[in-house]
Amino acid sequence: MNRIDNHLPTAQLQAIDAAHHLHPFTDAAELNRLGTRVITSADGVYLTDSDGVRILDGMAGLWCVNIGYGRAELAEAARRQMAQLPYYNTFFQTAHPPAIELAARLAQLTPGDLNRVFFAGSGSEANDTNLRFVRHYWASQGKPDKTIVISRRNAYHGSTLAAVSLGGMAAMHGQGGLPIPDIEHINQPYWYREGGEMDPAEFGLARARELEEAIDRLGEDKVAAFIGEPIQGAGGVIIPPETYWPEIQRICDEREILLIADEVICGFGRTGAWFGSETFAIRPDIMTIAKGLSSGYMPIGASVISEKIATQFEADAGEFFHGYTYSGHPVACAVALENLRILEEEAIVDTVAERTAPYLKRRWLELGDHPLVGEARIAGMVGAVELVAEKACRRPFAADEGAVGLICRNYSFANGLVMRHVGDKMIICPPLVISQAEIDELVALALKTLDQTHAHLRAEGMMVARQAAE
Ligand code: PXG
Repeated sequence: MNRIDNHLPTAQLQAIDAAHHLHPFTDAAELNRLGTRVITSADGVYLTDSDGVRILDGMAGLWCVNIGYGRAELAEAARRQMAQLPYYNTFFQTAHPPAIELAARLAQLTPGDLNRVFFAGSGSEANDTNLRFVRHYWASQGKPDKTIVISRRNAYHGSTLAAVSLGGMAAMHGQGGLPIPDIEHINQPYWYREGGEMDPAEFGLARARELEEAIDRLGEDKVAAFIGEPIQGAGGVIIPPETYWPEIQRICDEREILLIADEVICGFGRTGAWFGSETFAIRPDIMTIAKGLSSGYMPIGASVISEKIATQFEADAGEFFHGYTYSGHPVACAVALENLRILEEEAIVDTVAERTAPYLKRRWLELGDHPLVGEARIAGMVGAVELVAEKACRRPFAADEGAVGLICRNYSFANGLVMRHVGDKMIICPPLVISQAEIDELVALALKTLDQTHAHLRAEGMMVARQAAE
């Protein structure tokens, strides 16, 4: 393969980046002071930066590189499709083989009667589609007042105006006058921080029943849908108690509302099944997918809609005035198809379920013994540790939320491991193809990072829990 190794020296790249490149989710002034880290290549589970430093990518890029980096087959699929038909739209009575084939493949792979696919360029766009779709669906059924979508606090559904409104990130809503109207948020099933004296099972039921209460309060005739991630990813790998999803499903079955499972992170093997909905026995009417659909090699997302809902929609809705230039982009579809072929033919999801996830679980849960860790949790190939000052109590640090997490993240990077922090939670979501030896390396680096963070906090007098009243 031809490599591009003649890039500018790191300091020059950083200066140009600071001058011209605005980064997502970034304090630009701070980044420009620190200088960006420039990633120049990657292979398997390892990244290489512009100084030639190798880093184990414990986050699969941004929760997406499920099959790992460097798969030449995907490059070849893109090259072939670009040469043959680089672009055509799917709007005006036209389609092309990659979009047709991928829609059929997704209908096969997704559970139940999720058989109809509306393509988008990303997860955010797919969730925008979902909001417009469910509202227009109910209008087409003679119920134009069913417009409200219920979501959860600390959910992440994307960054476009509708998607960020569906999400429940307070900091995001604080900028730009959000959420948009008719989105309601109930509490999340986050037992570790919000469970109080309840046991997890009891707490899971209580949080699920908030959906029922919200429907009663708002009126069933006003509520269009509920949306949730099987496991909240960006919120800090919140794995709901076992009682949560069955109760949500019961409520959605009993009430006339649609259930949207946002599988952008959980889809395509992450939880040890093809979809998080299978792991948690959720039967969604609509599924949002992106990320692992192409393992991040090309931007693509989609809404997958049940046969039942799509059929009713088609009968009554007329033209749906909605679509993206890149809905069903042929190169993205061709790459996604090749990614799905590899996931299936190399039995990657089965290997995760049978071998990799159980091994990662055993090793990751060992971190729970560390003096800085209040809880280690993991489901499939996505996990977190809660950093705390006092293991016995589930209270946060006295320091600002996230200060400790950031210190830990910095040690992790310096040790050659990408581990994210969400507040004071450290999270991992490695490529599904990570080997046992690489898992050992990941856990060893995480342990070293926790030791360094612990020493740092003790030296700085930061091993202090917040007082209960604060
Ligand atoms: N739904 C979920 C569950 C996601 O995790 C999106 C939708 C939006 O997808 P796009 O492709 O529009 O980004 C996501 C994306 C983070 C982080 O900080 C997570 C995401 C995106 C950016 C940052 O963990 N997830």
